[in-house]
Amino acid sequence: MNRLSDLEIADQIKLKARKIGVDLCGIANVSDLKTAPSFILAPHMPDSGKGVGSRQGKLGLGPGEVSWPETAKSVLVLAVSHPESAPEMDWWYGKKSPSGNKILMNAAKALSSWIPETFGINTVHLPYHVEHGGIYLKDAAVLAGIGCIGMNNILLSPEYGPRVRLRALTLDSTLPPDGPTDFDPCMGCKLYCVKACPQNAFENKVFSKKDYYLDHLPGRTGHFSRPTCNTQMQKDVEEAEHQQVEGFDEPVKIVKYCRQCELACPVGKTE
Ligand code: B12
Ligand code: SF4
Ligand code: SF4
Repeated sequence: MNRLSDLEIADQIKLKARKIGVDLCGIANVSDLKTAPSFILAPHMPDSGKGVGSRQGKLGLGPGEVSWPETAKSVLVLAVSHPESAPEMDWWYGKKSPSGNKILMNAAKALSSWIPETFGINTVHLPYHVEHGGIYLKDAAVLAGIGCIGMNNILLSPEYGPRVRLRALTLDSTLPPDGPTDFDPCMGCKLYCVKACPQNAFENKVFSKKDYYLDHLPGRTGHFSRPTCNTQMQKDVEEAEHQQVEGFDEPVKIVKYCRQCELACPVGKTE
């Protein structure tokens, strides 16, 4: 049998991912990612590692630092759509992970055994949290050709807008990357996302190019305050109600995190 080319292997992997429930996927190069904006900025952010979104990890990493699997060459990025019509895909039931995330985790798990068995390429299914060995998923998705970073500071895909969730696995083989692309729907948009934020997290310029020597800042222009957004996340946890749900013996706390900056964006809306 003829040996498959890297392009053929990449195509077969992406086809398989779609067959098992992934809506969008692409491949990024690890060496490109190591110098992508989030990977550069995260260790230098004010109070990096001390709060918002960071946890105590066992890997002994510095604030914002990423631990790459040593032999990783490419990253396979997976995205699952979270449409406005299925809000429960995003909800936390007590400590139970949202159902959308389960789809991603199951697909990543299946691929991380199918890829080595089929092509002899080793994989690592990356955890969600950077502190536990994960990576910055939005940059990975941009370099994997899935979309661009919007003015709402999250990944926008042409197909589903920002209403997607991400997961990734590394591959010990250099496969052709799918991105970045020149997709950019924010130019000329009326900034519905920015206006919808209940905390005005996009109001002030928090980061500047000259302070960070970086062209690509949070919210694109540096107008995104992570602690301000996190205030809303904490409010969502405090205000979450207990409900009796199928599969639970007792009423369970359902946390519905804010997603106004996603839901207000017209890109990819079909409903
Ligand atoms: C910590 C965290 C949070 C924190 C801090 C958010 C933040 N942006 O810093 C809190 C709790 C506040 C939060 C809130 C939310 N989060 Co959050 N969060 C994360 C987590 C774990 C890490 C993010 C991080 O620390 N990034 C590093 C910092 C330095 O980057 P940044 O400030 O976001 O800005 C960078 C980008 O904008 C990028 N960038 C800008 N322009 C360009 C251009 C190019 C070419 C490139 C490559 C990059 C790039 O560079 C910036 C650095 O300058 C990721 C999962 C992961 N492992 O990646 C999810 C993640 C980013 N969150 C997600 C979501 C959905 C949310 C919320 C909507 C809440 C919710 N309902 O789930 C809000 C949205 C907030 C917002 N508008 O950004 C999704 C985003 C999906 C998507 N479509 O992109 C992710 C990927 C998790 C997932 N389940 O898929 N989050
Ligand atoms: S609403 Fe969507 S398209 Fe418009 S600026 Fe915001 S992220 Fe960009
Ligand atoms: S998730 Fe909510 S609070 Fe955070 S930036 Fe988006 S709209 Fe604002």
